[in-house]
Amino acid sequence: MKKIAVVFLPVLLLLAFSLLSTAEQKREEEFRDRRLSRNSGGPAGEETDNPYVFGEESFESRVRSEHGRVRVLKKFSSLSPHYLSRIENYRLGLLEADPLTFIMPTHLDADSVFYVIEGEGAISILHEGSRESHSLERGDIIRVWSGSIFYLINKSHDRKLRIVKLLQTGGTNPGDVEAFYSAGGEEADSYYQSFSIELLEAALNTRRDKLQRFFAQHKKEGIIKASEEKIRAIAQQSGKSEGGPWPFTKSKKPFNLLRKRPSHQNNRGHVHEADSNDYEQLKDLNARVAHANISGGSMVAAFFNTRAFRIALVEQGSGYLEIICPHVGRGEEKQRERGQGSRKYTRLSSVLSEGSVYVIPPGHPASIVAGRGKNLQIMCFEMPAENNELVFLAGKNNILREMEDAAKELAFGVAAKAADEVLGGQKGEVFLPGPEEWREEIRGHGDMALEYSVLEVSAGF
Ligand SMILES: *[C@@H]1O[C@H](CO)[C@@H](O)[C@H](O)[C@H]1NC(C)=O
Ligand SMILES: CC(=O)N[C@H]1CO[C@H](CO)[C@@H](O)[C@@H]1O
Repeated sequence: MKKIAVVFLPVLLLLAFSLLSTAEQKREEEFRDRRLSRNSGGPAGEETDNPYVFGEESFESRVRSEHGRVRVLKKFSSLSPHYLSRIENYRLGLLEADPLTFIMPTHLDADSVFYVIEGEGAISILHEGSRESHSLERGDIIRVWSGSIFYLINKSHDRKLRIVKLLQTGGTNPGDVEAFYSAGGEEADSYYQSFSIELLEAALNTRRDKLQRFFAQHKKEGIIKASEEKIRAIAQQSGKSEGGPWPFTKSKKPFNLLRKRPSHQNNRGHVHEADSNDYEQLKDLNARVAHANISGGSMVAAFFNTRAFRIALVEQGSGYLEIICPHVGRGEEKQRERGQGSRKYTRLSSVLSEGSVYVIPPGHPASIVAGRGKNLQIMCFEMPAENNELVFLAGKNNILREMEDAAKELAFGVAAKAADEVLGGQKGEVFLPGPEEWREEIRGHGDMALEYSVLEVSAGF
């Protein structure tokens, strides 16, 4: 045996190296394809349309003014009827306003939580008979109730105010959300003006001509430019009414996510997470808010959420996402044929760029890779938050490492030690070198390169 090994070793090595180079070439091509095309199936999946990733075209415009805009992601039940109907009650909204602007008072027929992506502003909320005003800055989370009238300002001279909202609809139809303008909104009258004039005269105890003059002054825009004095006057009030005039109302001031200690952090990224333990106002929404900052060229170890849907928005940077899905690609005919063929998962792979939205359903393994260069910054909402757990499938905290040796041997068909070498091969945790950087690191290590080639051979590449 030994002799044969000695004779064949050079041949084997040669073979291993040639296989390595073709495998690597293939990988490089795949990687490039993945980065270039928006969706790519690859060998594991044939589906090219990713029902979990949404771009600019998936938003509908609600306010489009000279000084800003409000957009809402279309209903999940219409964007992805076969896969995301269960979260049709949730909508994702985005508000962007220019420096020194006033965002008209409105109320929504939906409960919401706002997260400030960028800028400096203030929000006033008319709630339970009084007004609360709070300054807002990057990382702030604030709850706005269904029916609370709110308005916002941007205090900054030079930066946009960008806010993302998770809306939990409770209005007339599942997923519908409407804004009700108190003083005239987007190309529309206010709701006051929609009442009959006779009723309004009596209700406001004001004569018709005076009412008409009053309403004629209203701007028909959702977001308007405001003078510095006016902005200053409103800004000065913010933070003053904390705690509220009522002895029993709790302070609803915002919670800053980014000032909380990161729940995971290393030189490749960090993540901040907040739930109702940090900010009680998230309790009834049963939601969690998180922000991940992944350094360029790094990745998030494969993971899944046990119960929660994760709705995420790419704030900055680019990269790609892989979601492993058992549903997509199983068309109706395939559904009928099921049971005959082997079980197959589809790998849904999509390029992410600033403004991309994606959803990861519970149980679905996924991973995110940051493009080289800029950090990939992602904010996400997760719901239901209660009893949800984030499970990692790679890295030091790979859950599968917890299996007994005997179970590993039975499950993977190799010796426990060999299973441990693979399952526990990655010593990093949560944020890891991405595929490109990993390969470069490997190349820089002579012995590691050999190990890699042997693995390739035994994996039958
Ligand atoms: C993300 O990390 C980059 C680089 O460390 C930093 O400049 C940026 O401010 C971070 N973003 C947030 C929101 O913390
Ligand atoms: C932080 C802050 O308040 N920034 C600006 C907000 O807007 C006012 C009015 O224009 C400025 O004076 C502040 O510098």
